[in-house]
Amino acid sequence: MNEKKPILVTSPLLPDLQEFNKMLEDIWDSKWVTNNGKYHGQLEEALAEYLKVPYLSLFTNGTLPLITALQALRIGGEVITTPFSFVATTHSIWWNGCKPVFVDIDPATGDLDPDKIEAAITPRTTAIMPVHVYGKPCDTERIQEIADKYGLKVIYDAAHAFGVEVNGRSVLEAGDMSTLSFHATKVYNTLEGGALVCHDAKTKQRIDYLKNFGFAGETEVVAPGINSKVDEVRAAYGLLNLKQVDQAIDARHKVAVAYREGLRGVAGVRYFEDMPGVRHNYSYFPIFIDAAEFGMTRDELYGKMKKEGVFGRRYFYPLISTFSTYRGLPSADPSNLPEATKMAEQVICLPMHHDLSEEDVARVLDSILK
Ligand code: T4K
Repeated sequence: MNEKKPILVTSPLLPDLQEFNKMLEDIWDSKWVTNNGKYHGQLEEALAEYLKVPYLSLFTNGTLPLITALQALRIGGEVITTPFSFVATTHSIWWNGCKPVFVDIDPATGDLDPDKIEAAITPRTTAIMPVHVYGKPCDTERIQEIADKYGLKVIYDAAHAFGVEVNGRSVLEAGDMSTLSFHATKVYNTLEGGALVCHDAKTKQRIDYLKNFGFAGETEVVAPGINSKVDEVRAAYGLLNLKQVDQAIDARHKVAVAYREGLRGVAGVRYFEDMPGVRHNYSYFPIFIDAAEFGMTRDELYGKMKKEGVFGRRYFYPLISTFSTYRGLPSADPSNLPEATKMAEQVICLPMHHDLSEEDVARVLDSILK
């Protein structure tokens, strides 16, 4: 029976229902359900502490903090970014009336290649929006050097990088701001949710105005803000999930170790190793298929796995730069993006979550190897 159970790419981390019920009763009693409630405040504080950042603002998803970061920093003109991400990254640039400029990635990490950034800078460039794709930290030092040299802002899309640290320091310290997604499919989730991290109290204040329609007090509106306020139910859920996220990351780590053991030495299959000094969160486990060496194309393997009930995902295929909104941009030309194009054609993200059993992992490996 168990043989036929589908194995999905991810599964949400869910809090204990009894504890959640208790908090729901408390919310019901208080009759304060949204707009900066008690649990909202507690979650902001708890997340800031867990993530080792001083200033964090909760959002209702991981897309609105990207849009708001560009607003808060008053970004216009051109923004350099990666095509190898989820569409929300580039959409946030478009929604701000800016022009995305795609730069190729480093095949060793999947992240924006710092060596290729300078050639894409023009007098209209105002910002760089890199992504710590799969939670693998970007070369933040090199990116900052370039940003400083040209006077550019840096906004990291850290949607995948919850809890990721480099030499004991949060990856969210880098750049001017970083955004997180707490979507149900992420390592840490609040059903839907997200956050924007900045480095000073004044900027956090501006972000908090922006996520509340621009209100600064009862009668004053200081900016054309949006509504991205997190309600008490999701904040309570988030507080409970925070208690078990370390355990979930440990479970994911075990899965990653088992996948690597199972795939080591297999011709035509590449995967990432851990980076020295990095606390990874194992948010995804991408493998890259070289069809000639493996004897099967990525899509053939993807189809075969599905037939066997193993539902990986081709994150991030197709490349953002190939979607109709963006494909006319000069930087979207595939000849400008050879590494991203190749990675998008080779990738399959294997099932990766806290709830995979040893049998599940064995089934995933069998679906690739047998
Ligand atoms: N920046 C980056 C780099 C991102 O990756 C994302 C989102 C964002 C920004 C924007 O953040 P948000 O605004 O979304 O917070 C998913 C997620 O919806 C999306 O959050 C995520 N990235 C993206 C990479 O993946 P889909 O369309 O692939 O999800 P879906 O519905 O196909 O679900 C994937 C698998 O998860 C399914 O096989 C089943 C499982 N699943 C899903 C849900 C929703 C469950 O088991 N339970 C569930 O409730 O986009």
